[in-house]
Amino acid sequence: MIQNDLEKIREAALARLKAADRADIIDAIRVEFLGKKGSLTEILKSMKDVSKEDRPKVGQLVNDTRAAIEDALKERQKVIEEFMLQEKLKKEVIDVTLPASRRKIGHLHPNTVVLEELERIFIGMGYEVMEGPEIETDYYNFTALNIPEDHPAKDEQDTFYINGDILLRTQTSGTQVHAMEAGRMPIRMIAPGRVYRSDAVDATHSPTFHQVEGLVVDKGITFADLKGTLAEFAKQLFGEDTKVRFRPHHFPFTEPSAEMDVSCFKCGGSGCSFCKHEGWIEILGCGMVHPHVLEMSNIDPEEYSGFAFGVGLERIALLKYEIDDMRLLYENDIRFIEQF
Ligand code: 2U9
Repeated sequence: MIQNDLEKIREAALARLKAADRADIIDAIRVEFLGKKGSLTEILKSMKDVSKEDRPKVGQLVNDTRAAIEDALKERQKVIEEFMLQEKLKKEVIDVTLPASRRKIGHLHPNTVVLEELERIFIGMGYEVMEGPEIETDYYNFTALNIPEDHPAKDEQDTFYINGDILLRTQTSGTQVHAMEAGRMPIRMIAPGRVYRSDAVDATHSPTFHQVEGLVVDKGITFADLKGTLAEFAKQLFGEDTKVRFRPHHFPFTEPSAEMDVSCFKCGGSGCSFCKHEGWIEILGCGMVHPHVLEMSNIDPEEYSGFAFGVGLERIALLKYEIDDMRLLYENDIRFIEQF
Protein backbone atom coordinates (compact mmCIF):
# COMPACT_ATOMS: atom_id res chain seq x y z
CA MET A 1 0.00 0.00 0.00
CA ILE A 2 2.64 2.52 1.14
CA GLN A 3 4.93 1.22 -1.64
CA ASN A 4 2.23 2.12 -4.12
CA ASP A 5 1.73 5.58 -2.64
CA LEU A 6 5.48 6.21 -2.68
CA GLU A 7 5.70 5.16 -6.30
CA LYS A 8 2.84 7.57 -7.18
CA ILE A 9 4.45 10.42 -5.26
CA ARG A 10 7.78 9.84 -7.03
CA GLU A 11 6.13 9.76 -10.45
CA ALA A 12 4.03 12.84 -9.69
CA ALA A 13 7.09 14.79 -8.49
CA LEU A 14 9.17 13.81 -11.53
CA ALA A 15 6.32 14.68 -13.94
CA ARG A 16 5.83 18.07 -12.30
CA LEU A 17 9.55 18.75 -12.43
CA LYS A 18 9.76 17.85 -16.09
CA ALA A 19 7.31 20.67 -16.86
CA ALA A 20 8.90 23.20 -14.45
CA ASP A 21 10.63 26.05 -16.28
CA ARG A 22 11.27 28.58 -13.50
CA ALA A 23 13.26 28.56 -10.27
CA ASP A 24 10.21 29.54 -8.18
CA ILE A 25 8.24 26.56 -9.58
CA ILE A 26 11.08 24.23 -8.51
CA ASP A 27 10.88 25.73 -4.99
CA ALA A 28 7.12 25.18 -4.89
CA ILE A 29 7.59 21.53 -5.92
CA ARG A 30 10.20 21.03 -3.20
CA VAL A 31 7.78 22.35 -0.57
CA GLU A 32 4.89 20.34 -1.96
CA PHE A 33 6.69 16.97 -1.84
CA LEU A 34 9.48 17.29 0.71
CA GLY A 35 8.31 20.15 2.95
CA LYS A 36 7.04 19.88 6.55
CA LYS A 37 3.52 19.37 5.30
CA GLY A 38 4.64 17.69 2.10
CA SER A 39 3.32 14.38 0.73
CA LEU A 40 6.43 12.44 1.81
CA THR A 41 6.16 13.70 5.37
CA GLU A 42 2.54 12.59 5.41
CA ILE A 43 3.66 9.11 4.39
CA LEU A 44 6.21 9.01 7.22
CA LYS A 45 3.40 9.71 9.64
CA SER A 46 1.58 6.57 8.48
CA MET A 47 4.70 4.44 9.18
CA LYS A 48 3.27 3.63 12.57
CA ASP A 49 0.74 1.39 10.82
CA VAL A 50 3.47 -0.65 9.15
CA SER A 51 4.41 -3.89 10.81
CA LYS A 52 7.70 -4.01 12.69
CA GLU A 53 9.34 -6.45 10.28
CA ASP A 54 8.34 -4.39 7.20
CA ARG A 55 9.39 -1.08 8.71
CA PRO A 56 13.11 -1.11 7.74
CA LYS A 57 12.21 -2.01 4.16
CA VAL A 58 9.52 0.67 3.93
CA GLY A 59 11.79 3.17 5.66
CA GLN A 60 14.48 2.46 3.08
CA LEU A 61 11.90 2.95 0.33
CA VAL A 62 10.84 6.34 1.75
CA ASN A 63 14.48 7.40 1.87
CA ASP A 64 15.07 6.21 -1.69
CA THR A 65 12.01 8.15 -2.86
CA ARG A 66 13.20 11.30 -1.07
CA ALA A 67 16.68 10.89 -2.59
CA ALA A 68 15.23 10.36 -6.06
CA ILE A 69 13.06 13.50 -5.79
CA GLU A 70 15.98 15.53 -4.39
CA ASP A 71 18.24 14.39 -7.23
CA ALA A 72 15.58 15.27 -9.78
CA LEU A 73 15.09 18.72 -8.15
CA LYS A 74 18.82 19.39 -8.28
CA GLU A 75 19.05 18.20 -11.85
CA ARG A 76 16.14 20.37 -13.00
CA GLN A 77 17.46 23.37 -11.08
CA LYS A 78 20.80 23.04 -12.88
CA VAL A 79 19.08 22.89 -16.25
CA ILE A 80 17.00 25.98 -15.50
CA GLU A 81 20.01 27.94 -14.16
CA GLU A 82 22.02 27.10 -17.26
CA PHE A 83 19.09 28.14 -19.48
CA MET A 84 18.69 31.46 -17.62
CA LEU A 85 22.43 32.13 -17.88
CA GLN A 86 22.39 31.56 -21.63
CA GLU A 87 19.38 33.89 -21.99
CA LYS A 88 21.17 36.58 -19.95
CA LEU A 89 24.35 36.24 -22.00
CA LYS A 90 22.35 36.47 -25.21
CA LYS A 91 20.75 39.70 -24.00
CA GLU A 92 24.02 41.23 -22.79
CA VAL A 93 26.07 40.32 -25.79
CA ILE A 94 28.46 43.13 -26.86
CA ASP A 95 29.00 43.66 -30.56
CA VAL A 96 32.64 44.63 -30.66
CA THR A 97 32.37 45.46 -34.36
CA LEU A 98 29.99 48.41 -33.67
CA PRO A 99 31.67 51.83 -34.06
CA ALA A 100 32.38 53.49 -30.68
CA SER A 101 30.27 56.49 -29.70
CA ARG A 102 32.06 59.76 -30.49
CA ARG A 103 33.60 61.49 -27.52
CA LYS A 104 32.87 65.24 -27.33
CA ILE A 105 36.13 67.10 -27.30
CA GLY A 106 36.74 70.79 -26.69
CA HIS A 107 37.14 73.41 -29.38
CA LEU A 108 39.37 76.42 -29.95
CA HIS A 109 37.75 79.69 -28.88
CA PRO A 110 37.35 82.22 -31.73
CA ASN A 111 39.74 84.54 -29.83
CA THR A 112 42.34 81.77 -29.85
CA VAL A 113 41.81 81.10 -33.56
CA VAL A 114 42.33 84.81 -34.34
CA LEU A 115 45.29 85.13 -31.94
CA GLU A 116 47.06 82.15 -33.52
CA GLU A 117 46.45 83.65 -36.98
CA LEU A 118 47.93 87.02 -35.88
CA GLU A 119 50.91 85.29 -34.29
CA ARG A 120 51.48 83.24 -37.45
CA ILE A 121 51.46 86.42 -39.60
CA PHE A 122 53.87 88.39 -37.41
CA ILE A 123 56.20 85.47 -36.68
CA GLY A 124 56.37 85.11 -40.49
CA MET A 125 57.63 88.72 -40.64
CA GLY A 126 60.35 88.03 -38.06
CA TYR A 127 58.54 89.18 -34.90
CA GLU A 128 58.87 87.64 -31.43
CA VAL A 129 55.82 86.94 -29.25
CA MET A 130 56.32 88.24 -25.71
CA GLU A 131 53.96 88.16 -22.76
CA GLY A 132 53.99 90.40 -19.70
CA PRO A 133 52.23 90.62 -16.32
CA GLU A 134 48.53 91.47 -16.07
CA ILE A 135 49.22 93.29 -12.81
CA GLU A 136 51.37 96.32 -13.46
CA THR A 137 52.59 99.43 -11.74
CA ASP A 138 51.29 102.86 -12.65
CA TYR A 139 54.71 103.55 -14.19
CA TYR A 140 54.67 100.70 -16.77
CA ASN A 141 51.01 101.12 -17.64
CA PHE A 142 50.90 104.92 -17.88
CA THR A 143 53.96 107.03 -17.06
CA ALA A 144 56.45 105.19 -19.30
CA LEU A 145 53.95 105.57 -22.16
CA ASN A 146 53.82 109.32 -21.86
CA ILE A 147 50.31 109.23 -20.43
CA PRO A 148 50.10 112.35 -18.22
CA GLU A 149 49.09 112.25 -14.56
CA ASP A 150 45.80 113.98 -15.33
CA HIS A 151 44.82 111.81 -18.32
CA PRO A 152 41.17 110.65 -18.10
CA ALA A 153 42.19 107.00 -18.74
CA LYS A 154 43.90 107.05 -15.32
CA ASP A 155 40.63 107.84 -13.60
CA GLU A 156 39.30 105.23 -11.21
CA GLN A 157 36.22 105.22 -13.42
CA ASP A 158 38.29 103.60 -16.18
CA THR A 159 41.07 101.66 -14.46
CA PHE A 160 40.92 98.90 -11.82
CA TYR A 161 43.40 99.89 -9.10
CA ILE A 162 44.67 97.29 -6.63
CA ASN A 163 46.20 100.08 -4.60
CA GLY A 164 47.47 103.58 -5.39
CA ASP A 165 50.37 102.36 -7.53
CA ILE A 166 49.40 98.84 -8.58
CA LEU A 167 46.67 98.15 -11.12
CA LEU A 168 45.24 95.70 -13.64
CA ARG A 169 46.86 96.70 -16.94
CA THR A 170 44.59 98.63 -19.29
CA GLN A 171 46.80 97.84 -22.29
CA THR A 172 49.64 95.38 -22.93
CA SER A 173 52.10 98.25 -23.61
CA GLY A 174 53.94 97.67 -20.31
CA THR A 175 55.32 94.48 -21.86
CA GLN A 176 57.01 96.53 -24.62
CA VAL A 177 58.42 98.94 -22.03
CA HIS A 178 60.00 95.95 -20.22
CA ALA A 179 61.47 94.82 -23.58
CA MET A 180 62.85 98.30 -24.34
CA GLU A 181 64.43 98.51 -20.87
CA ALA A 182 66.14 95.15 -21.49
CA GLY A 183 67.94 97.04 -24.28
CA ARG A 184 68.44 94.29 -26.86
CA MET A 185 68.18 96.00 -30.24
CA PRO A 186 66.52 95.79 -32.66
CA ILE A 187 63.05 95.06 -31.23
CA ARG A 188 60.41 93.37 -33.36
CA MET A 189 57.74 92.03 -31.06
CA ILE A 190 54.07 91.50 -30.51
CA ALA A 191 52.57 91.45 -27.02
CA PRO A 192 49.26 89.61 -26.85
CA GLY A 193 47.24 89.40 -23.67
CA ARG A 194 44.30 90.18 -21.47
CA VAL A 195 43.63 93.76 -20.40
CA TYR A 196 41.16 95.31 -18.00
CA ARG A 197 39.05 98.44 -18.16
CA SER A 198 36.22 99.52 -15.93
CA ASP A 199 33.58 99.24 -18.64
CA ALA A 200 29.98 98.10 -18.32
CA VAL A 201 29.09 94.97 -20.28
CA ASP A 202 27.20 95.44 -23.54
CA ALA A 203 27.32 94.09 -27.10
CA THR A 204 30.63 95.86 -27.81
CA HIS A 205 32.21 96.34 -24.34
CA SER A 206 33.58 94.12 -21.61
CA PRO A 207 35.61 94.91 -18.47
CA THR A 208 38.19 92.46 -19.76
CA PHE A 209 39.27 91.87 -23.32
CA HIS A 210 42.41 91.02 -25.27
CA GLN A 211 44.87 93.07 -27.25
CA VAL A 212 47.73 92.33 -29.53
CA GLU A 213 50.16 95.22 -29.55
CA GLY A 214 53.20 95.43 -31.78
CA LEU A 215 56.47 97.30 -31.44
CA VAL A 216 59.40 97.73 -33.80
CA VAL A 217 62.45 99.76 -32.74
CA ASP A 218 65.57 99.97 -34.88
CA LYS A 219 67.79 102.50 -36.64
CA GLY A 220 66.01 104.21 -39.52
CA ILE A 221 62.45 102.98 -38.95
CA THR A 222 59.93 105.26 -40.72
CA PHE A 223 56.20 105.63 -41.19
CA ALA A 224 56.68 103.83 -44.53
CA ASP A 225 57.77 100.71 -42.60
CA LEU A 226 54.62 101.01 -40.49
CA LYS A 227 52.41 101.32 -43.56
CA GLY A 228 54.07 98.48 -45.45
CA THR A 229 53.96 96.14 -42.46
CA LEU A 230 50.33 96.81 -41.56
CA ALA A 231 49.18 96.67 -45.20
CA GLU A 232 50.81 93.23 -45.51
CA PHE A 233 49.21 92.18 -42.20
CA ALA A 234 45.76 93.27 -43.49
CA LYS A 235 46.20 91.32 -46.74
CA GLN A 236 47.19 88.15 -44.88
CA LEU A 237 44.31 88.46 -42.41
CA PHE A 238 41.48 89.58 -44.71
CA GLY A 239 42.63 88.55 -48.19
CA GLU A 240 45.03 89.62 -50.93
CA ASP A 241 42.67 92.31 -52.34
CA THR A 242 42.39 94.17 -49.02
CA LYS A 243 43.26 97.86 -49.19
CA VAL A 244 44.19 100.01 -46.20
CA ARG A 245 43.87 103.68 -45.37
CA PHE A 246 45.28 105.70 -42.49
CA ARG A 247 43.39 108.49 -40.73
CA PRO A 248 45.21 110.90 -38.39
CA HIS A 249 44.53 110.25 -34.72
CA HIS A 250 46.05 110.99 -31.33
CA PHE A 251 47.68 108.70 -28.75
CA PRO A 252 50.05 109.99 -26.03
CA PHE A 253 52.60 107.22 -26.79
CA THR A 254 52.88 107.73 -30.55
CA GLU A 255 53.55 110.76 -32.73
CA PRO A 256 52.28 110.95 -35.38
CA SER A 257 49.39 108.59 -34.65
CA ALA A 258 46.80 107.07 -36.94
CA GLU A 259 43.91 104.69 -37.14
CA MET A 260 43.95 102.13 -39.93
CA ASP A 261 40.87 101.04 -41.87
CA VAL A 262 40.65 98.06 -44.20
CA SER A 263 38.44 97.94 -47.28
CA CYS A 264 35.24 96.09 -46.39
CA PHE A 265 35.92 92.38 -46.90
CA LYS A 266 32.22 91.73 -47.58
CA CYS A 267 31.58 94.22 -50.39
CA GLY A 268 35.16 94.94 -51.41
CA GLY A 269 34.69 98.64 -50.62
CA SER A 270 31.61 99.53 -52.65
CA GLY A 271 29.47 99.85 -49.50
CA CYS A 272 27.09 97.40 -47.83
CA SER A 273 25.16 97.03 -44.59
CA PHE A 274 28.16 95.29 -42.95
CA CYS A 275 30.41 98.37 -43.34
CA LYS A 276 27.45 100.72 -42.79
CA HIS A 277 27.87 101.83 -46.43
CA GLU A 278 31.32 103.27 -45.67
CA GLY A 279 33.31 100.75 -47.69
CA TRP A 280 35.89 100.84 -44.84
CA ILE A 281 36.18 99.12 -41.47
CA GLU A 282 38.35 100.41 -38.62
CA ILE A 283 40.83 97.76 -37.50
CA LEU A 284 43.63 99.19 -35.37
CA GLY A 285 45.48 102.18 -33.96
CA CYS A 286 49.15 102.84 -34.69
CA GLY A 287 51.88 105.44 -34.88
CA MET A 288 55.58 106.25 -34.58
CA VAL A 289 56.80 105.68 -31.01
CA HIS A 290 56.96 109.04 -29.23
CA PRO A 291 60.62 110.13 -28.74
CA HIS A 292 59.89 110.73 -25.05
CA VAL A 293 58.71 107.11 -24.69
CA LEU A 294 62.00 105.86 -26.15
CA GLU A 295 63.99 108.22 -23.93
CA MET A 296 62.26 107.09 -20.74
CA SER A 297 63.36 103.51 -21.49
CA ASN A 298 66.95 104.61 -22.14
CA ILE A 299 66.77 104.44 -25.94
CA ASP A 300 68.30 107.41 -27.72
CA PRO A 301 65.64 108.84 -30.09
CA GLU A 302 68.42 110.45 -32.14
CA GLU A 303 69.77 107.00 -32.93
CA TYR A 304 66.65 104.86 -32.91
CA SER A 305 63.07 105.21 -34.03
CA GLY A 306 60.14 102.86 -34.00
CA PHE A 307 56.51 102.21 -34.77
CA ALA A 308 53.79 100.63 -32.68
CA PHE A 309 50.24 99.41 -33.15
CA GLY A 310 47.40 97.97 -31.12
CA VAL A 311 44.59 95.62 -32.15
CA GLY A 312 41.58 94.49 -30.13
CA LEU A 313 41.40 90.72 -30.52
CA GLU A 314 37.66 90.48 -29.83
CA ARG A 315 36.97 93.22 -32.36
CA ILE A 316 38.77 91.22 -35.06
CA ALA A 317 36.98 87.99 -34.06
CA LEU A 318 33.56 89.71 -34.14
CA LEU A 319 34.27 91.19 -37.58
CA LYS A 320 35.85 88.11 -39.12
CA TYR A 321 33.08 85.76 -38.00
CA GLU A 322 30.27 88.32 -38.27
CA ILE A 323 29.30 87.92 -34.62
CA ASP A 324 27.06 90.78 -33.50
CA ASP A 325 27.40 90.49 -29.71
CA MET A 326 30.70 90.37 -27.81
CA ARG A 327 29.05 88.69 -24.82
CA LEU A 328 28.83 85.46 -26.84
CA LEU A 329 32.63 85.32 -26.70
CA TYR A 330 32.62 85.09 -22.91
CA GLU A 331 29.78 82.64 -22.30
CA ASN A 332 31.77 79.64 -23.53
CA ASP A 333 28.69 77.81 -24.73
CA ILE A 334 30.16 74.88 -26.67
CA ARG A 335 27.34 75.15 -29.25
CA PHE A 336 28.63 78.64 -30.07
CA ILE A 337 32.33 77.91 -29.82
CA GLU A 338 32.31 74.76 -31.95
CA GLN A 339 31.20 76.79 -35.00
CA PHE A 340 34.64 78.32 -35.48
C1 2U9 B 1 55.02 101.32 -26.60
C2 2U9 B 1 54.84 102.38 -27.47
C3 2U9 B 1 53.68 102.50 -28.18
C4 2U9 B 1 50.58 100.78 -28.81
C5 2U9 B 1 49.42 101.31 -29.59
C6 2U9 B 1 47.31 101.64 -30.23
C7 2U9 B 1 47.96 102.52 -31.03
C8 2U9 B 1 45.86 101.45 -30.22
C9 2U9 B 1 44.00 100.29 -29.30
C10 2U9 B 1 43.56 99.22 -30.23
C11 2U9 B 1 42.21 98.80 -29.86
C12 2U9 B 1 43.61 99.88 -27.96
O1 2U9 B 1 42.45 97.57 -27.70
S1 2U9 B 1 42.21 98.85 -28.16
O2 2U9 B 1 41.09 99.55 -27.67
N1 2U9 B 1 45.41 100.54 -29.38
O3 2U9 B 1 45.14 102.08 -30.93
N2 2U9 B 1 48.16 100.96 -29.38
S2 2U9 B 1 49.60 102.43 -30.76
O4 2U9 B 1 51.56 101.74 -28.78
C13 2U9 B 1 52.69 101.59 -28.05
C14 2U9 B 1 52.85 100.53 -27.20
C15 2U9 B 1 54.02 100.39 -26.46
C16 2U9 B 1 56.27 101.20 -25.79
